[in-house]
Amino acid sequence: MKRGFRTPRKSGFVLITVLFISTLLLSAATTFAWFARQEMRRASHEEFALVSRSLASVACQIIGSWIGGDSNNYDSELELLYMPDYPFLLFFGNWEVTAKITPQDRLVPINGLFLPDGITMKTEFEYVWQEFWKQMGNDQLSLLILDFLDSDTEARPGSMEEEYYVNRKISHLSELLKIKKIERDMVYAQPDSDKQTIDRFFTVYGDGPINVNLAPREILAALDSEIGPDVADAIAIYRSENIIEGEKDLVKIPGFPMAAHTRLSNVLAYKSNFFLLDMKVTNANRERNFSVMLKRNGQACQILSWGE
Ligand SMILES: [Ca+2]
Ligand SMILES: [Ca+2]
Repeated sequence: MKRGFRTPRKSGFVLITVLFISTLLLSAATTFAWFARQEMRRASHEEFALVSRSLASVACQIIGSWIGGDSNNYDSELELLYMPDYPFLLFFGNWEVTAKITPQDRLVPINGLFLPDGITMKTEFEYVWQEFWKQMGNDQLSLLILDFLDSDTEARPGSMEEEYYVNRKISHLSELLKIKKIERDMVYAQPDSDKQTIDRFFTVYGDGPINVNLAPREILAALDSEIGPDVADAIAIYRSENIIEGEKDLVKIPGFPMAAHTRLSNVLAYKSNFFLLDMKVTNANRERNFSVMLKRNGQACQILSWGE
């Protein structure tokens, strides 16, 4: 008879086992639900990224054709297409693309410093190159960079050619960090710092003269010995209300050294070839940002870089 009864210890054990299994099942179910939710989120996130990328690509083609169709002889922030404070809105059903076009060719083209021999610096860039390194206070780095970029492997006087030097044009300023004496804070400007840096003066997006409608004042001031800060200020004041289309407008700028216009015609331009396109794609409180560099090519634009 004794065998027919469960002892309290045995029923306690059974209860603990049941509780343990229930807890196990519950946590398995919770984990599965969490995993399923994560998977759904991931799929939805990927779908959003995919659709926004497609729309950004379509918007890029549309805007590229607008830039290609801008056939006047100047590019200025006074043109409707490039007004910095008035971005474009494109609608695709419930999706929205906000786009801002910023014409480039504002800075000194680091890949355009040399004549076709790849070694001799163009006369028109000699002054600004020296001015920049004077502001940086490091002449030796200037020579190292020239040897890094020029096409031969023969060191300039006072400089050196290392085995790892690229001896070609660069696709990104970060390539300069390969040079051992170049630090990151020499290449890239830090927020809230007015320390002179390479990226404030030079760009890989540009291959010729600098657009006088858009160049920062400090670049204008350093372009030629006859410009300087006062003329750079006068240019900035003039272009805030007028488009500079050619020499006929330069004459109107107080103090502009017209005697030097032949020399300056190699370094100053009125149009841009490169355009930065910043886009934000939004749908139902979600957004994704894109930054695309375009190069004008006939009636359209080609994409040089795509960031998101
Ligand atoms: Ca234009
Ligand atoms: Ca070299």
